[in-house]
Formats: sequence, C-alpha cells, structure tokens
Amino acid sequence: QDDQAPGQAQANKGSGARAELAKQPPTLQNIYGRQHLLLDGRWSYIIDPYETGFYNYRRQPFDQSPSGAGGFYDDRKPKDKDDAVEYNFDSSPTLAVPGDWNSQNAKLEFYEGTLWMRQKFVAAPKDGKRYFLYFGAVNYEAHVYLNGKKIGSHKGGFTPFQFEVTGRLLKGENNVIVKADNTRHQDDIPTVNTDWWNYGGITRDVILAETPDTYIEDYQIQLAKGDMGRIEGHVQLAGTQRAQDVTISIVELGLKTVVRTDANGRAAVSIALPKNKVRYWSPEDPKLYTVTIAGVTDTLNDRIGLRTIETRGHDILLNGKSIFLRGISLHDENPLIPGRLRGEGDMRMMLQWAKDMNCNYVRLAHYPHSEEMIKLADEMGILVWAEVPVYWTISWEKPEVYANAQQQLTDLVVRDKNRASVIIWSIGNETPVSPVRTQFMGKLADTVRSLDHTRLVGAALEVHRSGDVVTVEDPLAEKIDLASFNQYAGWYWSNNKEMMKFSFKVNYNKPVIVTEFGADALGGYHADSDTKWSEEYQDQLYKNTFKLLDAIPGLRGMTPWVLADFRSPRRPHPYYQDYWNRKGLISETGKKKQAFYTLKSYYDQKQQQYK
Ligand code: GCB
Repeated sequence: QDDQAPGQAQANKGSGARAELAKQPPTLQNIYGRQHLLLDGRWSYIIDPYETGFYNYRRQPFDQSPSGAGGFYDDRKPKDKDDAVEYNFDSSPTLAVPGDWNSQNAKLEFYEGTLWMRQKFVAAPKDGKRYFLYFGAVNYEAHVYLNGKKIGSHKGGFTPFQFEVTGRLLKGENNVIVKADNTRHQDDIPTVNTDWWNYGGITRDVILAETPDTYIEDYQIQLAKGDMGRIEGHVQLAGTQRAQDVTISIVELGLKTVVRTDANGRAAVSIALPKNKVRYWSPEDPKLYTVTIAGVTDTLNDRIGLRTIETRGHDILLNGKSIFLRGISLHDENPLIPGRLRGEGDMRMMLQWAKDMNCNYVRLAHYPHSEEMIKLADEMGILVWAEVPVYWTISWEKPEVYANAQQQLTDLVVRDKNRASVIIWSIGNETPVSPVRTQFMGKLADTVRSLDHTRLVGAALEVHRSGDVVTVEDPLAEKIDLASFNQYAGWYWSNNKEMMKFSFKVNYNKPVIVTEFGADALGGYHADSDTKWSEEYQDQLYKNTFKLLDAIPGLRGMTPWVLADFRSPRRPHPYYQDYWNRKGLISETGKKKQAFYTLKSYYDQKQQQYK
C-alpha cells in the first residue's frame, strides 16, 4: 500500500517497485541557508482528471506493479513509428513554479484533481555529500518521482516536506515528476468546506539542498521564556558522526558558546546574554543578529531576533512591555493576480499594505504561509499569528485525521520556531464546540506547548449569542493563552442600524484578541451606510465595531477580516461577489477602500495609547 501517515513524508526504500515506504529524516532547518539549487521556473504539465497516468485500467497504481513502470512518471517516448505513447511532456504547456495552476490557465480556474508536472535539471553530485529534494508546499497530495523512480509522497497543502535523494541523483540531466492532486476530502485537514480558493499545484519553492554527511538537522535559538537575559534552545545533528563540539556564536554581541552533542546528535543550548548590550527585536526595532552554528562537519548561519512574549492578566507583554496588537488578517493570496503569493515581491506588497495601515501584527489565516513570508515579517517588524487549517467541520472522531492535524502543526512549529515575529501558534478556526472537538483541539494545544513553550497558544473561537449579549465561553479557552474569538455583529448578525445593541461578555482573565470582524464591500460601490455591499456600509461597521470592542475590559488587539479581497467558491453573487469574498479593506485591483483609512486612524490612536 502506498498510503502513509498523513502529512508525513515517506520515501520508497530500496529499488523494488513494491518497496516499503521509509520514514524520512525531519525537514532541514533553515533550508535557504544551505548550499542549494532552486528547481523553480517553467514546469511542463499534463492535466489528468481520471488519473490515467497513475492507475491502470483496473484502477491499480502503476507504481505498485512488479516493474513499477507504466505511469506518466516514466516520461516515455515512442521507441519507433509502430509504438504509441498517449502523453508527452516535451510538447506539453508549462506553468511557473512556484505558482498555483488555477491562476495560470483559465481552463484550470475551478479545477480540482490531478496534474502531472515535470522539471529537468542538471546536477553534479559530489562524493561524501548528501542531497535532499525539498518542497515548500504542494496542495494537497504529492507523489514524487526522480528519474522514473518513486521517491515518496506527502499529504498536506501548506507545509514543507523533503526526500533524501543521495545516491539517486545522476551526474548531468535529472528528471523530477510530481503528481499533484488538490481533490478535497472530508477526512483531510482542511476538510471539504472552506471559505477560500482551493489553489492546486506546487505553490512554493522546490529546492535541491546539499549537506555534509553529518549535518545540522535542526536547532532552536530563542530567548528563554520570560527571560531577557538568556538564550535557550538546542542543536540536533544527523549523520554518522553525531557526537561533536558545536560552537554557537553571535559575533556582534561578542558571544561564543561551545556545546557537545550526545550520541544522538543532541545538545541543549543555554547562553547568558551580556547586560545592556542587546537590542531586543520589536516592531519598532526589528533587530536581527547573525547567529553562526558551527560543528566539526557543518556550519550554518541564520538571522535571529531576540524577544520575549508573555501574558499577565489582560496584558500581552513583548520584552516585558504591554502592547496592543494592531493587526489585520490575510490569506496567502495576491488579489492582483489573483493567485497564491509567488515570492518576495508579492509578499512585500501584502505586508507593506499592512504597515500602511499602521499595523504591527498580522494573522496569517488559515493555514501556514510560506517560510519566506515569516522571514520577511521578521525583517519588516511585524508580529505574526501563525495557524493550521483546522477549520470548521473537521472529522474530529478519527485518529488518522487527528494525526494529520498534529503533523501539520508540528511541521509549522519546526519550520518557524526561530522566527521572532511569530508570537502566537493558532490551533484552529471556528471549530464547533463538542466534547470530541474539545478533546482533539486540547491535544493540539498540549502538542504545540510540548514543541515550543516560549510562545502563546491561540485559536479563533466562536461566541454564542443570547439576545443582545455575546458571550465568549468555550472549554477550549481554558487551554489557550488568549480569549481570542471571531464575531460578525453588523454583518451576519443584524446590521449597522442595530448592531450597537450588542455587548460582549468575556469570562476569562486573559488578553482579549478579536480575531475577526468585518463586512463585504465592493470596491468603488458607493451608497449610504445602511446599504450592504457599499464602501460606506463597511466603513460605518468598522466605526461601530471599535465602540463595541473598546468597551471590553482586556481588549489587547484585533485582526479584522481581511486585508484584501480574496477568491472563494462559496461567494457566487454575480454582481457583488463573482466568487470573491469582498471583506477586504483593499479591492481586487489594489485600491484601498474607505474603511482602510478608518482602521488606520483607530490604530494611530492605539499606538499613542500604548506608547
Ligand atoms: C469567518 C471565517 C473566514 C471567512 C469569514 C467570512 O468566520 O473564519 O474564513 O472568510 O468568516 O467572510 O465569512
């Protein structure tokens, strides 16, 4: 069987076609810091709605047959004029990688299914080095073949995965073929129903990385919880010479510490910081230090910010100082394409829009955004709420579904744990309260804390309404650090005229973060503030909402829904929506709506208040 633990990259062991799937080593920490070759660019593709390139006519997978051959990954050419092959990558069209397929070919706009994608590249593998083929993200399920042989598969649309390809790379031309399938399933994470576009394909970088035989697999270098005087973390080596001296240095601070890894390649790290010398990372001063981790066999550099994050009663303390999170929610989507963010230009545009609104914080909804995005947030000084797609009606009762959610959460934390910008791990959004859901989510909260106890844990909770009283009460709230919830007064509930009747009751002595509120407005459509879909309506709703929320003791931040209009199959109104969710403060053409400026002036005030 080709099935695997969900989310976990598995690789074929040995060369036999029915080979077992081997568990892959954890993805490399700081992949961009490695010697690497980007395999981005134009990939040839074949649309395969019936999965003809994967299954034979008896619906048996070719890659499970005795020879392992027969699928499109053979990239076969006719041998002679009396030979027929029914596909051909060489004469197929191409797509840009990274990039979703929906935005690149009108035929694929609504497509959900399989696409085969091929890239060729030249390699010069060296003796004594190891090689890893790394994918930033493929939505949703990927089967990967190198030079005609399966190297593994992966499920999960937003987290990275890799396969070790040492010994499988050819000197000269290589051929990598990916079967990407974005079909939705009830028992996946996310499930079938979401309010965002199911963009398919290889949406993030593809990287061939080189390491020494014994390499730095992972590390965490961050301030200890609540301690501005000490770095705490670990280093993990993989390979044959796992016991080594590893030097961690921050030249700018005059720091140099040597640790000795144990037989498993592991060493704890604890470094006392010099007094009065450190510039702590914050939105006002996003200082990053160059940290060098040097073992005997391998060296890596990273740019790391040092900051603490804690809560005390209603307060959120960044470096010991109470802050207000002036935030905005956003999807991993550029409305101007529209499609998934492809690289630094797209990402900078989105984060700069947030900064133009005087934000110091973003909620990266509803799934892990790219590693580059988080690095940019580090550099630009923007705090981050990072989330996994545990969204709405997940199959709570199934252990394999839980395993998938836990894997995605783990992969997110492993990837981003050295980023100062990330202050909150979110374990999900608007999950309907029930015992089985609370158990599932509670286990996710425990997992994320065991992986990283230095950050805060949140979830976008639902509220309940009785009459005009909106109450935040959810057994899950006990397990997280914030009273964080979505609310839609004035849009889904009631309207601008009547929304001021609502009041909020939050039964927790925790910082209150309103993770969503908002209203749809079609950019450029003007009417009075009682007319839904108009810019005036949205603007008035924001003004009303500030009054309602400012009355909540403990309000310490918000991420209104949403920075920019985004595509959603759930939004078919032909005039106002046309398959767009219009709650953006910026329209699909990049024009700022009225409410953008209203939110900005509210944030200007908050900034003064929390100076
Ligand atoms: C929500 C969801 C978000 C939707 C939004 C809406 O509560 O969390 O994903 O897009 O409402 O516009 O309805």
